[in-house]
Amino acid sequence: MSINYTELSKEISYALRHAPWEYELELDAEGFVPIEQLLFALNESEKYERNIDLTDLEHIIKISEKKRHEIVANKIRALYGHSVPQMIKKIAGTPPAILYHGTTHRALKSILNEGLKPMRRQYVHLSIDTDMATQVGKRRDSTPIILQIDTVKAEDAGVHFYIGNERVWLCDFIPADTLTILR
Ligand code: HQG
Repeated sequence: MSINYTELSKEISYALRHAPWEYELELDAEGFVPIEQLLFALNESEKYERNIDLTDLEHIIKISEKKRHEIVANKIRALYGHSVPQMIKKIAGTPPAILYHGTTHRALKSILNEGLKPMRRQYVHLSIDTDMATQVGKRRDSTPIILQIDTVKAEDAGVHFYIGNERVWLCDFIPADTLTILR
């Protein structure tokens, strides 16, 4: 039997985004933990067929269509999605003039009233293209609403943008008057 990499990836996301303390891990300012500590915690439960090693972590990053995790030297982190109380420091940047956000029909009215809020996470998550936004929105709605964000107007209104990965941008908030419904 081989390792269930989807299950492993989800567990790593859970540990690094939401509940590091359940794994006796402490995230540094940028969300990194020592790989050795993560491996120790994952293997302690003995829930996988065999011990997880560095090659497995590298494999998950390689096969995933979303770049969720990153290994730098002897540390690993989640690149976005955090809900831990300690604010994870992200690098600020200037995004493309237009970004997208896929969401549900249910959330639309409230979003158009109050703007995009981080809800349970630390940042609002935005996509660089409509394909990605559709994929994000489909998690919760089979025909997601795709919102288009004027990032220049948002920056003028004081919004700061941060780099998640090559396809995901983060920010604290998106004012309603910088949003339009694409479809
Ligand atoms: C909505 C996944 C009502 C927002 C994805 C979204 C992404 C509002 C939900 C990443 C609102 C929050 C993040 C408002 C925002 N009123 N609803 N004012 N403002 N919302 O999961 O962006 O596969 O926290 O539209 O692919 O869906 O896990 O955010 O529907 O990249 O790697 O509140 O997580 O990546 O949901 O997803 P989320 P998200 P992974």
